[in-house]
Parts: sequence; structure tokens; C-alpha cells
Amino acid sequence: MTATAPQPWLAAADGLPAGFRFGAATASYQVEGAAREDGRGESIWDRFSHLPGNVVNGDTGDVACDHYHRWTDDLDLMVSLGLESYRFSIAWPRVQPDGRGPLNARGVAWYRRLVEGLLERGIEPVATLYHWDLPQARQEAGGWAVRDTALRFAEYADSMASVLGDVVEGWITHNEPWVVAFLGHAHGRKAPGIRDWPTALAVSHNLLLSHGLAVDALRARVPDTPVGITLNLNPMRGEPEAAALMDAHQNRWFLDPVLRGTYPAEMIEAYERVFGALPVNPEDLDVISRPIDFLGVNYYNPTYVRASSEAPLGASTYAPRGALTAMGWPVDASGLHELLVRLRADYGDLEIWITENGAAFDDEKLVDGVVEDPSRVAYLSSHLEALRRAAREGVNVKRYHAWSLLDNFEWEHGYDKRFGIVRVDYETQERILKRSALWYRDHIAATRGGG
Ligand code: NCW
Repeated sequence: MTATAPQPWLAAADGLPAGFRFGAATASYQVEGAAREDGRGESIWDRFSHLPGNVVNGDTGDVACDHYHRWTDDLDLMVSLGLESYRFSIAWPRVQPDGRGPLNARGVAWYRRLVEGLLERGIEPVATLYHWDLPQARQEAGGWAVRDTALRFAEYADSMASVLGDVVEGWITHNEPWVVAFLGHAHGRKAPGIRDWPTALAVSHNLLLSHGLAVDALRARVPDTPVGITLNLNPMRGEPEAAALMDAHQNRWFLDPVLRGTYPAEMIEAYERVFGALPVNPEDLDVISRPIDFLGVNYYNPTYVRASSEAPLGASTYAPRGALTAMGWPVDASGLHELLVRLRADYGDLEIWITENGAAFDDEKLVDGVVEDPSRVAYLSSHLEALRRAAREGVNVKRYHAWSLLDNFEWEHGYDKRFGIVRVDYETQERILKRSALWYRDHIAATRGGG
């Protein structure tokens, strides 16, 4: 090859920092199934999904993608796509059925096999400790609304580091605590289905406290393994005052305590005005703001906001005109670039892992054995381009995980919403590649010089 010949992989690799990894993500309750096997305890999502009216079609995660039994095939699938990093979550009730007390050896052994299987295949395991499946026994003791659950979570983190710390290559304490606190306890759309804003605020604080305590526990056991937290972050668009309020409520309510050791003052004021005294102990901020090694970012879309006299905080969200996913979320890759640049400007040069990014779409057609999903290919390629642009501008982004490896149980939407780059036929549990998986495989290969 001459020096002037096109070298597409060089263009493709352009701007990504050394050590950058491409991967995919899943979460325990959404893929594993085997809800009553090998001593697994009940979780709040088992309880919530089995109550009529909570989930579309009455779907539950009882079987899901049957990943608990099909994990070796799924790992081989990841190898065939050239994945370098796999983000999964540990189901707390599988490894500690009551969320306190003795570990369940069979549950632990399953995760050990999974993680060792990843390492044998050259894929880096990144474990999330909490992706929403709280042991039901902890809920009955008050759930995240009580401080004790944060203490139990720290013990669980300590236990996981002691049994898996030698093989896991990255730890994430929580996935999207905003969703847990507010969609689970104020809007009641997700487990445990509570609709009480003061409770949601107490939950948000206890989740943050549990994060800080878990960071301490993990550091003590695995001082050399990177530790972080994953937040769902949306750049806000729309009326400036409403957008600033929503930014403080959704993004900064978690970013500021973790990265600056303070809650946004205007948000404390707004919450106290509407809901009364806040159950937030400022003395905990020291623990909450323990240094982390990376910030996990789940990016899906910008959020459009306007003033609303009916909304409790005086602002509400709406879907803009233009392309929407099957979730009704706008498709806008510029939001990812904007968010990454903003995080660096506001919070300094922290390392960022994109822990989730992707889209659900309907009407995917099977052609010659491949699911044609051009909208998802366009979504992934434009977002990876936005990530590269931010990286070229100096944002220290080190991993990217597509959400999701597989179609899976999409919480209150059941199996109707499909985020996978691989289709799951739930009748047969067959995995069928989508064009987006093949596109991603080629994109990774081209970046690595093999394309
Ligand atoms: S629903 C949700 N998701 C999806 C889920 O499958 C995954 O487990 C989550 O980490 C895809 O990624 C996350 N996130 C909640 C989005 C919040 C929607 C905001 C509504 C505003 C009122």
C-alpha cells in the first residue's frame, strides 16, 4: 500500500484515546430469566411485574432471554461481533437472596463462570452492582427509603468484591439512580411503584449514600480496579428557565453530590418549597463525593422542557417534532457531543465510559436471515461519530457500550420494545443478527485495522 492509499481504519480510529474499548451492555432482570432457580431470592421487579396492570401484556422477567442457561452461546456471539467489553449486572437477590446475611453459593458461582468465560474469550467484564432488582426482603424492610438499605448495599458490594474482585475489570455501583428514585418512587412507573415525592427524595439521598459507601468497600478490596457510577444524563432543550430547573432535577441532583460534594442549592430550595423539609443529611456528602475513576454515562436523547402549571416542579417534558424512536425519544446525536463537552467543562477532566447508548425501533424486517434495522444502524453510527468528535476535542471517553446486546425485558414496556442489536425470538429463544450488529462488528474491526 502506498502512503497516499486510503486507510479507512486510520480515519475510523481517529481521535479515540488509547485503550478505548467497544462493548455492549445488558442487565440481570432484563435478560437472565431463571427467576426461581439455584436459590435466587425474589426481587422487587418479580413482585412488581407479576401484579396486573404494571407491565404491558402482563410480561415478566421469569424467562426473559434465558441468558442464565444460554450464556455460553451469548458469549460466543459477543466474540463473533468482536466486542472488547461487556457490561452486565449482578442480581443482588441471586447472590444474597434476602439482601443481607449469607451469600448464595450457586448464584455466586454462576457469575464467576460468566466472568471467567468472558476473560477466556478476551472480553473485559464490567459489573454493575445495582440495575434495579432490589431483594424484596429489603423492600419489606423499607427499601431505599431507609438508610439501612444503604448499609446493606455496602456489605453486598464488599461481598462481591471479595468473591469476584480478582476477575472483574470495572465496577459500577448504580445504574441510573434518578430512574430508581423518581420513576420508581414519585411517578410509580417502575418497581416498587410508589407515588410519593418526599419518599423519592429520601431514596435519592440513600442511593447516593450507598454509592459512596460501596466505593469505600470496593476500594478496600480491589484498590486497582476502576470504580464508577452510571447516570442517565440528558441535555435539556426548550424554555431556558424550565430547562435549567429540569437540568438541576435530573442531571445535577446526582452529578453535583458525586463530583462536587454539594446538592444544587436552587433544587434544594425548589424541593423544600414544594414538598417540605428534605430528608437529606449534609454530613453524608463527604462519603457521597468519594473520588471515582470514571463516570458512567447512559445517553439516549436530549429532553425538551417547558413550563407547566400542573407539573409538581412547574416544568414538564414533551416530544419534539422530528425522528422519534419506538420509545418516543428524539433521535439527536448532537446531544451526546454536547453532553460530553459540558461534563468536561463543568466537572473537569474526568474519565467517561458510555455505559449505554442505543435505540428501540419497531417493524424490523427479516431479509435473508438478517433483521434489517436501518434506523438503528443510523442511530449507532451517528452517535459514535458524535463520540469521536468529542474525543478529538479532548474529552476523555474510554469505553462505549451499545444498549443492548439482545432484545430484552424492557421494564414496564415488557417485550414490546426492542433495543437489541441482536433479535431474540421469544418463542424459540433463537438469536438473530440485526444489520446493526453486523455494522457494529465491521465498525470495530475497521477501527482496529482489520476491516
Ligand atoms: S427505561 C431506561 N432505560 C432503558 C432500559 O432498558 C435500561 O435498563 C436503562 O438503563 C434503556 O436504558 C435505560 N431509562 C429510563 C429513561 C428515563 C426516561 C425519562 C422519562 C422522563 C419523565
